Amino acid sequence: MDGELMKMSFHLECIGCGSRYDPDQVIYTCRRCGDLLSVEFDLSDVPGNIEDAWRGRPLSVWRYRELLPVSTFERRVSLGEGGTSLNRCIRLSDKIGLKNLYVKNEGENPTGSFKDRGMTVGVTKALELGMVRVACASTGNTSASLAAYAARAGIECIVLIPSGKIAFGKLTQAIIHGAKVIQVKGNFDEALRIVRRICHTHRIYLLNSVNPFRLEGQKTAAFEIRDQLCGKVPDKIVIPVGNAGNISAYWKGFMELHKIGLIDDLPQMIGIQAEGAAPIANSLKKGLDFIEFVENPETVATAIRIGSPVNWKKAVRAIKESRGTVEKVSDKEILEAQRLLAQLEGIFVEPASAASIAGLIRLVNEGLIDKDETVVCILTGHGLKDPDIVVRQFARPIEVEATEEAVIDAIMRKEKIAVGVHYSM
Ligand code: AN7
Repeated sequence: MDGELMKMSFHLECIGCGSRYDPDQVIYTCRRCGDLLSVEFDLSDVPGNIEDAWRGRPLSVWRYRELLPVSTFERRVSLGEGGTSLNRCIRLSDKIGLKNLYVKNEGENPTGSFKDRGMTVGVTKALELGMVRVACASTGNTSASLAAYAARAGIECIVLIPSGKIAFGKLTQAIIHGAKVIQVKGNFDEALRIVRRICHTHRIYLLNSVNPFRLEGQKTAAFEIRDQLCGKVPDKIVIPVGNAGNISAYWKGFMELHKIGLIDDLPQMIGIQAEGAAPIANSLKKGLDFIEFVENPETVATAIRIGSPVNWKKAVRAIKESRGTVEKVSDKEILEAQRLLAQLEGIFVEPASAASIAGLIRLVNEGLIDKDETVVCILTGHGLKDPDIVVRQFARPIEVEATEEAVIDAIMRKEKIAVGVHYSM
């Protein structure tokens, strides 16, 4: 069975009016009502022994190829994405007061973020559709990932980024992979609006998370968690939310496993936003059933500095259907969580990822997560993407003469070189 694709039928379906579309056309939203589209498989086709096929392959996005909407597996555009580790956190658990805390370290992906799961599928799809130019707007990670996968595929890549507002490592990635990088004098939401229009009027394939094929790749992280927990499902998934695609993708993944009978329970989905960019958290807390967008989002976690999350409807569904919740955290809480994770567990993540830990701490303190529950926090991107934020907060290493005495003297001055002396902002 390996390498051989079991043909599973799928189509595109509008999440609002239910209109169906052929998946072999370039379309991002419903032509009838304008709502988001979702890839839907006929899950009654799934063979009973699907797990045997999965078990024979390495933990990765393409392990689950039967549930990925491409027909050219052999010609997939891949860099070895997925298969990221799920780490049990003993020291952090003790600090927070939880018993079963795990983190899924998506920073281990080829370009250092979870976006690679989506791009391997999205760029493979672009080739299937005969598209030779791809584009996205990005707070950084999407552009880094798309640039790499477009290079791998040998196609042209255009990225729009908010001027001066993306982490240096991410900008560097887009440049070295040869993307046409366009800085827009505006925020992410404005850049996304522009690129959506351009992809509509030109033959350029849009690979933001409004593209439903990308989310199909991202849902495989849910499959991996189930496999890494030996068939069990955590009580709660805690995940940072920006454009709200990833939380929607995880929920879709768990729902599919449930529908095909591979899990009995479903996790509760908990989204975490940064205080200055929290349209979903603010609106749900007010009891609204629509989202009030944030005009000028601001946060130290530039990856999730998003005021008009395009996938908000899918995310609100995920949160409500799973009886989950959404919380917001301050920049100070985010940076403190980043430091804790680095110093208690040896895992260095970028600020947006630390939002999930900050949110977890808040929810535990508020009594909304019980200490006996099994919790998986999603760490979406690697810390090396954004070193500036760390350098700005911590003391610079001390400098001494090149003598043994001077070094010994420095070691003795413990208070000055104590690892992790934290200078709050
Ligand atoms: C590290 O790169 O939107 O809620 O343009 O880079 O699915 O948007 C990044 C998002 C969380 C939020 N953590 O995910 C982009 C972009 C990190 C991220 C998110 C992003 P979504």
